[in-house]
Amino acid sequence: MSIKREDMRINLPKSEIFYYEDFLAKQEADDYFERLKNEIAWEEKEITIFGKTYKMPRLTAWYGDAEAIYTYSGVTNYPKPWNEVLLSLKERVENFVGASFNCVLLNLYRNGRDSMGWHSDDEKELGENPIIASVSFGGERRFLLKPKDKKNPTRGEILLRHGSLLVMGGETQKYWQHGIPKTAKAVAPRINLTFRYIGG
Ligand SMILES: O=C(O)CCC(=O)C(=O)O
Ligand SMILES: [Mn+2]
Repeated sequence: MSIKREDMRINLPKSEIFYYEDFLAKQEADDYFERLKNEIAWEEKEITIFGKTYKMPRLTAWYGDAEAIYTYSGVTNYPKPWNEVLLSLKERVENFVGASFNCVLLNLYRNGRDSMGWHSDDEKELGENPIIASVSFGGERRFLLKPKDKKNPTRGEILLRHGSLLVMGGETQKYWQHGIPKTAKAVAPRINLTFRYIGG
């Protein structure tokens, strides 16, 4: 990463997390939100846990280079080809972070009941110590962090703002889990993009 400003660093051990609250200006972020809402093929996917099928508590989409495929729960996922709005955002993020990405996972949290459970971005396709660049638009939601070591009480919390960029690198995925909890507060819809590199 070329922009490791210590004043932007989240102070958690065994991690490399940077948060740039003002990555995009308000007007730019507003424009991206509208375009992403309308120009992405959002899907309501299902997940099967212990033989029971549930709707995912958010809409998702997966775009990228043709070779950026990954297998999850025995299912091979093929990305949709990049569109104009995603390519423009990818270029902004790559120039800022100083790393390249070949795919992006998108999430649309329709309201406070939509969420993302605890997980790490540690799929084997991402390789060791992946760089994950996460851009947020729309309603502010809490991004929580906790160590994988259940005995460790340390917790992290970042309010991910409209137009912000969060970058996770180093050993973050090895030692930490993250998630977006549900909220009872009235919140505007939120779109999040995590740029990733598969097959490095
Ligand atoms: O919505 C967010 O900020 C988190 C998304 C995330 O963790 C993921 O897509 O893996
Ligand atoms: Mn994640």
